[in-house]
Amino acid sequence: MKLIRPKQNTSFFESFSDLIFATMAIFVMLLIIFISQVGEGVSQIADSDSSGVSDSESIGGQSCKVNTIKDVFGPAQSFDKNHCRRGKTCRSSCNDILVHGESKGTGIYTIDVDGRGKVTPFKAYCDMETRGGGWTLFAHHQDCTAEVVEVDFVHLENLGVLRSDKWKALRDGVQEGMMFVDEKEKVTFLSVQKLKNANCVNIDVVQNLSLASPGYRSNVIWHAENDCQGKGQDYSIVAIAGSSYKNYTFAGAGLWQFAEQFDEWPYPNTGRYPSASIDHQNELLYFIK
Ligand SMILES: [Ca+2]
Ligand SMILES: [Ca+2]
Repeated sequence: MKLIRPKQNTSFFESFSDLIFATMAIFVMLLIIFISQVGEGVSQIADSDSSGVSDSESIGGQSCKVNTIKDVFGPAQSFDKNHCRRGKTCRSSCNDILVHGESKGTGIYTIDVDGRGKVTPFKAYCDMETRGGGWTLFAHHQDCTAEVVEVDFVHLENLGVLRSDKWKALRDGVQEGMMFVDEKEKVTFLSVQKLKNANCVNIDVVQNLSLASPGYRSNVIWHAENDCQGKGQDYSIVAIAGSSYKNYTFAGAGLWQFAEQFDEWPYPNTGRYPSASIDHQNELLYFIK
């Protein structure tokens, strides 16, 4: 009884079956590599850290768009000379200007958010048309932007977030919510109730828009989720991320929604991750009212 066949007697059929076996083995290996790469894409969401946003550096080729918002909206008109003139009371917000019938349209005004309080009057870009108007711009950010910079005047020409004292005064007067406008003029809305009642990050704990939120590696203005771990696919986030966050190439200006948690959401839930809508915005205007 031969247990080992002599090599020289190997039949064509045997070598052919060896060939089939080898081909199948290679195919299975390629299949495993393919599945592991697809799985990595999914695990970028599943492996999120406490920031609630994904951890991986493996997303490549994400294009960094040039500034397009100013091209879309054109140069902003300035109406600020009509407000806060000597002897004239400043309005406290874009909406305050609107409700007093002093709006001259979308553009630049001067506001004094806390009236006689110590916060000095500052220029603000006001959207007086979208969603009823009266929206004050407090941040303008873009993907692929290394730093989140505090400025005194947030406008369309440059990126930046409002300085802490001005931001907090503006935030404390919020009545309706936040509105976000992307480079394609898509409008997202988040109601004041959701801004204040979020279980993970609500706007009242955000003291400084240019710094990472406590417990996070990126600036998160709002985060709602069942467990605040970023592990499932049930979180919604408003982010302004800088280079400290690895995936800032797409999360720099980011609105993240897995489950339906925003009040108005213009994006289809069919991004690179079928169950998420995280990579639509290359650039965002962040308004408050
Ligand atoms: Ca003041
Ligand atoms: Ca983005």
